[in-house]
Order: sequence, then C-alpha cells, then structure tokens
Amino acid sequence: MPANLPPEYFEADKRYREAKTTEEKISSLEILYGTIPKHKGTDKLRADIRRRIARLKDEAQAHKHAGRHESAFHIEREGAGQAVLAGPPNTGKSSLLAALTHARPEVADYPFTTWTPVPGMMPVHDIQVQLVDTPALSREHVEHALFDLIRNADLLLAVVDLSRSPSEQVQEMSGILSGHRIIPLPLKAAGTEDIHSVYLPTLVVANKNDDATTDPNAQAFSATLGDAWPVLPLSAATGRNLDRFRLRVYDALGIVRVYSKPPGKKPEMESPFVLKKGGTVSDFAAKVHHDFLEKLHSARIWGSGVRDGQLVGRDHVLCDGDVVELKL
Ligand SMILES: Nc1nc2c(ncn2[C@@H]2O[C@H](COP(=O)(O)OP(=O)(O)OP(=O)(O)O)[C@@H](O)[C@H]2O)c(=O)[nH]1
Ligand SMILES: [Mg+2]
Repeated sequence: MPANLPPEYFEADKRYREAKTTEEKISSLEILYGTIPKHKGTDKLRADIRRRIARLKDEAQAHKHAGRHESAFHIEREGAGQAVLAGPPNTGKSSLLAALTHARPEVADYPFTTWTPVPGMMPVHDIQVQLVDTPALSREHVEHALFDLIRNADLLLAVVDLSRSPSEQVQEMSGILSGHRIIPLPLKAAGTEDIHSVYLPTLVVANKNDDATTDPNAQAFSATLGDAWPVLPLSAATGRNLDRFRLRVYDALGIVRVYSKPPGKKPEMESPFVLKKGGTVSDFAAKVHHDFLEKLHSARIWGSGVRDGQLVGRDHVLCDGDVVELKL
C-alpha cells in the first residue's frame, strides 16, 4: 500500500467493499480511482484498480447479453407492428397464430398448453405484421415477463372463447392486466391518465364462432361490452372472418404505407415504407435514408387527396398508399 493516501481514499474503499451489485462496484471503484494522487508511488495501485474496473465491466456486459438470449419472453420485433394474442386458457390463441402465420405452436384441448411466447408473421396487404402467441393469462400463474411483453406491444388482441361467458373473460382479463398497469384503451376514462400505466389499443377477438349458428351469441356479446370495445367474431378452426381479422389488425395499428419513387424511375411498389398515421414527408425521408432528412426541401406525391405529381413541403402529412418522390 503506497503511503500518503488521502482520507477520501479510505472512505471510497469502504463503500467499494460494501457494494453489492456489479454496477455499484464499478461506480464505487471509479470514485476510488479518482481519490488517488497521481505519482510514481501510486502507479501500481492505479493500474490494479483500472484492471478491476475493466473486468467488472466485461462481467456486466456478458450478463446483459446472456439475459437477453435466455429470456424466452423477449421477442425481437419484426415487420410493420407487433400484436400480442393474449387471453384466458384454451380460448384458441395458439390456433389463431397457426391459422394466420407459418408458425406451428402447440395446440391442445387442455388449458395452459402454451408456456412461452411464440411469434409469427402475418401477411396483410403488401406488408407483414408480427403476431405473438402467449401463455394464458390467469391469476394463478403470474409471469412478470409476460406483462412486459404485452406492455411493449403495439396492439392487444384479447382472445376470448365465444362458447363460454365471453364477457366474464374480458372482465377477468382486464382485471389481471390493470393489476400490472396495462389498461385496454376502451377502459380509459377521461381525465384519469396515469403516467405509470400503459394504455393499449385493443381488439377483442371472439374465437370459436365457427358458423352462422353462433352469430347471435357474438352479437349479444358485442352488445354487452358496449360500443367502446371493438369486437371481431371469428373462427381459427373454420377460417371464418380471418380475412377481416387481418384488415382490422392493420387498421388498429394506426400505420400507413408509403412507396418511394426514385427520380426518373418507376415507383418501388413491392416494398412500402411503414409510417405512423400522421407521418409527414420528413418522416418518410428519414426512413428512406438517414442523410435525406437534412437535404430534403420538397417532394412530389401521387395518391389520394392530391393532384398527380403535386409538389408538397416537408410537413405534408402522407396517406396510406401515397407514392413519394423526394426532392433533395
Ligand atoms: N370449435 C373450435 N375450437 C377451437 C377453435 N380454435 C381453437 N379451438 C380448440 O380449442 C382448444 C384450445 O386451443 P389452443 O389454440 O391450444 O388454445 P390456447 O388459447 O392457445 O390455449 P392455452 O395455450 O392453453 O392458453 C383446442 O382444442 C383447439 O382445437 C375454433 O375456432 N373453434
Ligand atoms: Mg396456446
């Protein structure tokens, strides 16, 4: 131990020894390092502390990566939006994923078949939306990571079984979710905004409406829930209304597709860019190329509500299906 270390050094050293987490150890070592006077006699000590900091940082980094890969509940986002199929046991969440995507989740007639989320890509129009099948929501099995997954989604697809008290299922599900500060948007009362809660756009999916004989049940269910709740009756088994489902999901995501037209060339109609509704020419430019936003001064657009090839400014709001030629 070099002589002449200041009292702050010993205080910082004490705090370092008491540190519990890797993060705390790193920050207390950094403070410790700062207290050491720089001269020949402390070279070795300073080098040693730098080495310890570096090792702890490596450790923290490795931990983070491991965590990310280990969690089956972390689903990498893909496509134009992420919609989560959630609901009580046995309502047909996995069957819907199988009917709408290439994913092959396990389906069975007993509850709690699904234990980890499974993603799949659902084509709609000329884009793909990510659907995520999840383990059943119930008061008995609470997996916190499931609520994180739902909280981060763009859309909640609340899947209920039309053949057994669907209104009660919605109520039960809403109760469980709000306990984790996830509020389906229809339940948001005016003036009750809480910054700790997430308000999720929601579509209620009434599954097992296999044929016309259960249509009256679907109507009664929808009437019970009231106008605020969008309800779509369908059937994963017979495929009834699945086309409407795709379009409803697209609409509920609140997105628009915009096609790029390079100057002097045909528009690229195979690969639209996806913007949030309300997105402007500037937002589009930023998506096409990160340099474009700065250089952009106007654009020509073809689409609804404009003359063909009309010249518009950066703040012009784009519509679904617009074709845009950026002027740099
Ligand atoms: N009649 C009918 N049965 C269905 C339909 N969709 C799913 N099922 C049946 O309902 C049962 C449950 O289906 P799953 O897709 O495993 O349901 P889940 O919601 O994923 O169930 P958990 O993972 O256990 O929460 C199976 O026996 C399916 O065959 C449907 O549209 N109509
Ligand atoms: Mg399942």
